[in-house]
Amino acid sequence: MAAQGGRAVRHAERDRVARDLETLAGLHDDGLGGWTRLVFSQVYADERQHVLRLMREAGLSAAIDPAGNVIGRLEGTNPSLRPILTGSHTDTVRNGGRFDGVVGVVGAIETVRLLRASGIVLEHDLIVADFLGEEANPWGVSCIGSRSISGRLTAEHLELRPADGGPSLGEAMAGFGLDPAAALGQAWRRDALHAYIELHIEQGPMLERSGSAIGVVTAIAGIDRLLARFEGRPDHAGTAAMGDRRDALAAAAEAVLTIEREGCGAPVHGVSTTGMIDAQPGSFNVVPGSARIWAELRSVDERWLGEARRRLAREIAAGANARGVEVDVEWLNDQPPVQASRSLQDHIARSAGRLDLGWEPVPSGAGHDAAHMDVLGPMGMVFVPSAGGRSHVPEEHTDLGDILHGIDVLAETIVSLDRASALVR
Ligand code: HGY
Ligand code: MN
Ligand code: MN
Repeated sequence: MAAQGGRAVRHAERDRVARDLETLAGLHDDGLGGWTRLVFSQVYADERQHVLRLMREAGLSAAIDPAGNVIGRLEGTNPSLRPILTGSHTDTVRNGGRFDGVVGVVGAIETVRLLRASGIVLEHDLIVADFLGEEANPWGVSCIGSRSISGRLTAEHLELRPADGGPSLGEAMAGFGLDPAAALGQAWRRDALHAYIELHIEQGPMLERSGSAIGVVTAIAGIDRLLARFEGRPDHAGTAAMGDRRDALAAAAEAVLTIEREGCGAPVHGVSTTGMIDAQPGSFNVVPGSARIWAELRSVDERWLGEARRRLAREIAAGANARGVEVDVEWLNDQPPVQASRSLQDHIARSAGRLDLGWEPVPSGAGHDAAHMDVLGPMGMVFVPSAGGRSHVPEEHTDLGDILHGIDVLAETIVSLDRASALVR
C-alpha cells in the first residue's frame, strides 16, 4: 500500500459511493430517455450545484469557474509544488447511461474523503474537477471546460452555431450563466500540473473479456469529425426517370457505407461512424434535392487518421459526382491521438499490484478531457470494466465492486504520485 508516514489509504466506502452514484443518476431529464443530462440543460445546472455541495462537504474549497467547470482544491503542505489534478465530467449523451464520466467525479471526491479520513496530507495541492460539457454537442465542440483550462477553447468555437440554427456556443454559455470571454482567457500555463489522472469506465469490452479489474490506459484515440452537404436536384418521385435523377439522399447513403468500409478496413485500432443523416424536403413523393451526414473517424494511430481523411474526401466526392450530385465535406474537429504518460502508467500499474488487482494496458477508443489535460502535465487514466462493453446507452453498467476498486487505485496512485519527483510524459 502507498502509505504516508506509515498510514495506508483507506478503502472506498461502498454505501457512500453508491449513494453518490444514485443521487447523480436521479438528476436526469425524464423526457429524453436513459439517464440524460445534456450540457446547458436545467437538470445539468441543478446537478452542478449538487457536485459543488459534495466537493465542499468533502473538505474542498470549491467554486464554478467562468467556463462552468466545478473546481475544488485540497491544500497540500508545500505550495511551491505544482498541483495534482483529478476529475472527469457529468454531462451525458442523449439517452445516455449513469456511469460515463460520473465515476471519475465521484471517485475524485471519494478520494479526498479517504485521504482526510486516513490522516494523509499530500505535499502537492490536490485539485478535483467536474469539467463542463465533455460530450459531443450541437456546436461540434466537445470538452468545452477542459479546452478552456488547457487553452484550446477559441473565439471561433464560441461563434459556432448548430447546423439547424440557434444560439452560438458563446451565447449558450452566457445563457447558462457563464462568462465565455473569461473562459477564453483563463488557460492555465503549460506544464501547470505535477500530474493529471482520471478514473473512467472503459466503455469497451476488453477488461470484461480478459477479467482484469483495472485498465491502465496507454493512449486516447484521436477524433476527426465531418459534416458532408450533398446538393442534387429535387424532382417528382413518380415521373423522374431513375437514370435522370440527381438524388442527394442516395449519394449520402452511399457515403455512409463508404465511411463504414473505411473503419472496417483499418489495419490498426481505427473506427468510423455516421451518427446522423437528414434530407430535404423530406417527402415520400419528392426525390431529395439535398442531404447532410455527420460522421467521425477515431484511431490511436495518427497516420491512419490522416490517410483515412484523404481517402474519404476523395471517395465521397467521386460517389456523389457519379450521381450528378455536388458535395462539400467540412472537417469540424481534429483532435489528435494522445499517448498517456509512461510514468503515470507505471504508477497506476504498481498501485493496482499493491492492491492485488489484476490490470492490463488498454487503448481508449473513447475521447476524454484527459486528452486536453495532457497539455498541462503528465496524463494517465484508470479504467474499470463496462458490462458487455457498452456505453452511451441506458444499459451502460459497471459493478459497484469494480468502481470501488477503481477508486482505491486512484487514491493509491495519487499518494504515490505525491511522493514522486520527476514524472515524464
Ligand atoms: O465520445 C466520446 O468518446 C466520449 O465518451 N465523450
Ligand atoms: Mn466520458
Ligand atoms: Mn461519453
